[in-house]
Amino acid sequence: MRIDIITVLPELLKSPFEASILKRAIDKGLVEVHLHNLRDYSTMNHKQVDDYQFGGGAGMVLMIEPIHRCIQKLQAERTYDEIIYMTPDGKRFDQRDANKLSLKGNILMLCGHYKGIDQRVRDHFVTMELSIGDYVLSGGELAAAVVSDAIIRLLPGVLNDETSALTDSFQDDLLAPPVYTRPADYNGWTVPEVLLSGHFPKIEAWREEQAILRTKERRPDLLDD
Ligand code: 6GU
Repeated sequence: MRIDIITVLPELLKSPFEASILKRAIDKGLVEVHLHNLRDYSTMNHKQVDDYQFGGGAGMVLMIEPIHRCIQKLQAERTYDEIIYMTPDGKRFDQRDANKLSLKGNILMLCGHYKGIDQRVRDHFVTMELSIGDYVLSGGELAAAVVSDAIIRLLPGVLNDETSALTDSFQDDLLAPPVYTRPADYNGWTVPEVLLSGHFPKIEAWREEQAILRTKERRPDLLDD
């Protein structure tokens, strides 16, 4: 898989891909992540990429021209399965979206800034619009990092048995059950006996029960369907 990200703040997006699981996935050649600085595609003085909005009103808008030039350059090199605009008014990203996107070959993400981007970019280039939740971020960069992480960890070979995605919260519409590690008794705070029993069917039944209890208590909306 290959992920291209167009942004006015590439520095903000670097570090998530330079540590831990995402770095390992890139080093292993399981995914390529390429950041593109929108300013490099400006043809204007001072590499300007934004302008005042027609009709007046506060806030700058990213212009169509540099975005179009960047998209055209990238599309000349490969075809994209999705061109995703990261925006708080997009579809709320969930695990199902992550699962679907992890099956794609090439994804292009576009990070909004200021008041957003010229609507014509959305009308003519964008194939999907995603938000990561009902709050407003300064730009789409952190959201693009979140979506990339959720996708990349699902790629075959990225996780091992210890970090398997199969037992994640949401993968079966349930939250994950509680987990414990040594010591079995810390200051008199003990670990549930069943986990020390070595009886795997019982342990699995306990985990399932705990997952359902936790979901009922914290996220009853997940049990609705
Ligand atoms: Cl994708 N962008 C911005 N700017 N804010 C957000 C978001 C995206 N998702 C939630 N809030």
